[in-house]
Amino acid sequence: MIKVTGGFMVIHNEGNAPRYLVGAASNGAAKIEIHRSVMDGDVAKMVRQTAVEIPPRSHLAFSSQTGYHLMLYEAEDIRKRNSIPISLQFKDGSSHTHSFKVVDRREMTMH
Ligand SMILES: [Cu+2]
Repeated sequence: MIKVTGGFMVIHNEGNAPRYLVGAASNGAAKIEIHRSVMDGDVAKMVRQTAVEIPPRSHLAFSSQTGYHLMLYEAEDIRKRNSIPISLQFKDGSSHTHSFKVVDRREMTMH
């Protein structure tokens, strides 16, 4: 059973104003939080983010480089699936649903 798994992506903002990712949801997970992994001394820890800025005319990667990731809880069924839809919710009230490919990368995970 998978208790938690990470979601990685690049969010583009083509507009002239910053956008803020404030939440995510999926029928493939009980709960999704926005996290960033940061170093606290020499210990890596995850900090929950309430809003993540996507700069105007730019993009933000959710990746091991930036530390940003979606944390999916109780997503135990997703191994049977090729992809799951995740709805990304923005501060302006808009939301966009994207299909996330399911990849087994447990050997790389920090959890
Ligand atoms: Cu996390």
